[in-house]
Amino acid sequence: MERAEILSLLASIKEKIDVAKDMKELIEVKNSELGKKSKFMSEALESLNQLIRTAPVEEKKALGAFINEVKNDVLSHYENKERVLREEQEKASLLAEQIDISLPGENFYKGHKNPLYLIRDEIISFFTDLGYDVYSGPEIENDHYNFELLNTPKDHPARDMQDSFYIDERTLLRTHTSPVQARTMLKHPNTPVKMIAPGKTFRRDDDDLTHSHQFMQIECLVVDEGINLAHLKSTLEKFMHKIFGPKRTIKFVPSYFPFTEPSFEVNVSCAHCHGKGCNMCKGTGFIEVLGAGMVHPNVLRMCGYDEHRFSGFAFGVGVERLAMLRYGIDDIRRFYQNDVRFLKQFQEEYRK
Ligand code: FA5
Repeated sequence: MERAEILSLLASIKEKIDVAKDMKELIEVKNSELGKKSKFMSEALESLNQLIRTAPVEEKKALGAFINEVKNDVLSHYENKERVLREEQEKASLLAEQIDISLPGENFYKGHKNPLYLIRDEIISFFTDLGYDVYSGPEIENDHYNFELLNTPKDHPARDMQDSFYIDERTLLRTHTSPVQARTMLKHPNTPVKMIAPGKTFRRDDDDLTHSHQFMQIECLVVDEGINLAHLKSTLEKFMHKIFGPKRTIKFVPSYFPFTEPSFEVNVSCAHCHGKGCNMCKGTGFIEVLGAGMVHPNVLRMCGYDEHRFSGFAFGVGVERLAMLRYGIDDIRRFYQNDVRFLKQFQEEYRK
């Protein structure tokens, strides 16, 4: 191919590049005009390459320069056009995808605490505001702390009230948070104590509307000189009114625990039937939420206290039962099922 012919071919390819409207057309030009089998590659460049092979040495350099010039010319022309087209494409897509930053954002579902933990934290704040310390104890507990130091020796019939998961003869999943009382007193013998201990507890109870084999309790213990039943009663009344407001009926009913004397339980009017009697409260109109009493002198003595100088009160509250009565929840199992339809109802409560 003559040089003039090559230059005219080059000009026609550049023209085709110039008229390409978009990347698709440009790539078509590239494939047809600059591909391996194109006239430019297979004829024009090939004839120049053949020429260079046979040309005298003094002409080789000029020929080489010409080949490079032709190649670079078409290549840079193509690249320029490609850049222009890409910029145009980008501008067009930016315009098409314009974001209206004045539109309100989309709300996404934010997780929140399980109602059980909402009420647990509320109880903790109530007591810490009154100057109580917060303690914890092991969930896998020794028989000694779970029963013996609480005046419940081996074979005591009261052990049957807390049917238990034993790991071996002396180790069990704690049946209540009361062992934290013993652990705390033993750590600070003959010292005033004012503490609460929240945590998980376990019993071999059959699951039903108000019973679960695993549930949460909060223990409370106050020991000092001159602590009496009036202190316990007023603390419980304030606590119950904080959780339920002044309208719910609260009953103090005599009861029995080996580690307190006297002992009683606190019942709260059923959230479901408001005291009339229903399935949930087993027809009684009330649900038991906690056990309480004056710390038994045997417990004080076994835990390193002079029982003639010190006295104390204690109680253990079931957190699920409180939450059920507070929010009108009909089945204790709902707390553990992780059903978002149930949990979502406490979103507002969490934000308060
Ligand atoms: C006790 O566990 C005593 N340790 C409480 C106590 C502490 C008394 C300090 C005196 C001094 P009781 O077994 O009654 O007592 O349980 C206390 C509360 O735990 C009950 O009132 C109830 O609210 C809750 N509870 C008990 N068993 C279950 C269960 N299976 N499922 C859900 N809640 C339960």
